[in-house]
Amino acid sequence: MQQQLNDVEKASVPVSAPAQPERADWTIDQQWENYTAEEHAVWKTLFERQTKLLPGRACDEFVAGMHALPIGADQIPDFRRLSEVLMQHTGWEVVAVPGLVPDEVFFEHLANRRFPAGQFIRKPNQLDYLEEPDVFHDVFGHVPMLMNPVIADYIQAYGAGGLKAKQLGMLEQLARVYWYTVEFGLVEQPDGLRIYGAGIVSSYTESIFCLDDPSPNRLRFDLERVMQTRYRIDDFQETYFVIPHLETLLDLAKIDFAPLYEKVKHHPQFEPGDVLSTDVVLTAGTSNYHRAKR
Ligand code: HBI
Ligand code: FE
Repeated sequence: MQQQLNDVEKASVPVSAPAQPERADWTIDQQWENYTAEEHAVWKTLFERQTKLLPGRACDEFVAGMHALPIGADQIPDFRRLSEVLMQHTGWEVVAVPGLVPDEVFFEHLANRRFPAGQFIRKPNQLDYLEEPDVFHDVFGHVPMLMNPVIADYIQAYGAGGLKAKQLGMLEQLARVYWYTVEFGLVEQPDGLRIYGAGIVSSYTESIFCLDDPSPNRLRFDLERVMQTRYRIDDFQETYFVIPHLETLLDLAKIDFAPLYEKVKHHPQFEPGDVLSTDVVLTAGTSNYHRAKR
């Protein structure tokens, strides 16, 4: 029940998307007018729950992005209106997709500054768990960060890098970098650790766990280390990687990953909960949460 969309972002074959998309880029019309009152109400429940929780937890850039966008409690946002504002700030737009799309399609959109967002919203009985990224995860979690120029460039670079990584057979290594930054990243601010990862910020339970629970490790982000580290797709993360500033991601976006792939290919793979003697440890976790489940 914990957090959303883990399986989702990992699965290489979409779970419930149609076998034959109507359009080659898998986009569909959002058909905003067709959302029901019940669907808007699910959005409202999720929105209000997260909005109460996030002051002091989400990073300042997330909060600023949220405020500048036409995203509110009462309705599922209209992608056309989101895109107008995003386009002016960072040149991104939001396009609707039925759910997970194939890797290449996903990367092609990102490389062209189009963010594919799930058109559907989870059912009232799935508030804390779902298998594919829905409009709440994608719009509430990702879109505010896309108002930030650093994240905007970083995610575009991920799209371009994804196409290359796939050709080199190193998609898993690149996906780990996305996972531990865009989805589950923490950032240091002068007043302490904050969330910038969309997988956390759109999850009620993990927004608390990642910052307040003594169980997970919180380690300084290191690119090669992260490329070698598996992640959990069905539960809270055992380790969060912390960047010192969002600008760290800008440097990452400029690195040519190809030589790194060659290097880490021959290196050991680490488990999600491993702590190495070479890690810079911000918090050594107790691991109690995951141990109790084993
Ligand atoms: N499709 N809609 C959508 N959203 C994702 O986050 C996504 C996807 N397809 C593939 C994918 N993610 C990942 O497998 C890649 O980032 C590796
Ligand atoms: Fe996501």
